[in-house]
Amino acid sequence: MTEIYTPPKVWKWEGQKQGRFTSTNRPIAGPTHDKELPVGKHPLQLYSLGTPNGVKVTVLLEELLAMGHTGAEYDAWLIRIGDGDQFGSGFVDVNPNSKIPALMDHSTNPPTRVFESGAILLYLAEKFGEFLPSDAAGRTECLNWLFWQMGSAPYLGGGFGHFYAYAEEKYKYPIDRFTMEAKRQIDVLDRRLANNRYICGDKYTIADMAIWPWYGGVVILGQYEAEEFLDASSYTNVVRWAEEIHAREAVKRGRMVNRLRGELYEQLHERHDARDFETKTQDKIEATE
Ligand SMILES: N[C@@H](CCC(=O)N[C@@H](CS)C(=O)NCC(=O)O)C(=O)O
Repeated sequence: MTEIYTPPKVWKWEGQKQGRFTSTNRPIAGPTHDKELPVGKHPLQLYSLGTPNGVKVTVLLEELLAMGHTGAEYDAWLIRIGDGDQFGSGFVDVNPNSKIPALMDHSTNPPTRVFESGAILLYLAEKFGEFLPSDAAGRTECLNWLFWQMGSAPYLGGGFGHFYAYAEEKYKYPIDRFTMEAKRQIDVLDRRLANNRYICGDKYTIADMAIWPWYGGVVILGQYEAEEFLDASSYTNVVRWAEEIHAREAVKRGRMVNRLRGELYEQLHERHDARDFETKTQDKIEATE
């Protein structure tokens, strides 16, 4: 480290620099402005963005639809977290933690709010009776890995990704600390996947859907541009698993929803109908403008 910081007795919010997060990071919760959320025609209303946490849910919904669960039809509304949409009053009513993804299920009376991606995956898996083993041992092992992801990914994203890729100034101490942890976590997965096709065994479950967008993203999809730094290709079991999931049609569709980056034909900013994948991607929208 080049600078030694001596913390004051009481920390004060003075608009400290947070790189690309400076305009949105705050030390207080609650709404910053009044804004109702839109409600579309389907019972399931998703308010999200195509980040790894958002993709978990759109992949599950697309997988459910691919299996023929028409009740999983959904409207996906875009929440631009860089513009502070997560601090609108309507969004905070659905998720008091002001983070995507957030879901409203209007098929219940009163409607049910669901926040935290793991809770959303579990809610939908139970609602449709899919992607979660029904026997006690299988269900427990699946939830072990679902909650492993919830506790672990913040070290990969908020720790490793933040200090290695996003921080404007690079410091050895936090990069060493979080690289150590990121590699340890990927090794946990690599050992698990050495003898298991999927995270919970033979079946593809919500645990894969939770873990893949983060760890598959880092190992095969260029997240944080860290493949070489982490020696990602040496985790051969994780690479094999990540590629198998990446090839699924529902995963391809789920990754397009609420996506603001990458090729225009891969970006479906809002999804209200299955046909939107054919007609409403950004390349088509921009061609008609
Ligand atoms: N534990 C939460 C994490 C959600 C989360 O961190 N969402 C980020 C985007 S990936 C977000 O909304 N950030 C906005 C902010 O922090 O203001 C979950 O799994 O749902």
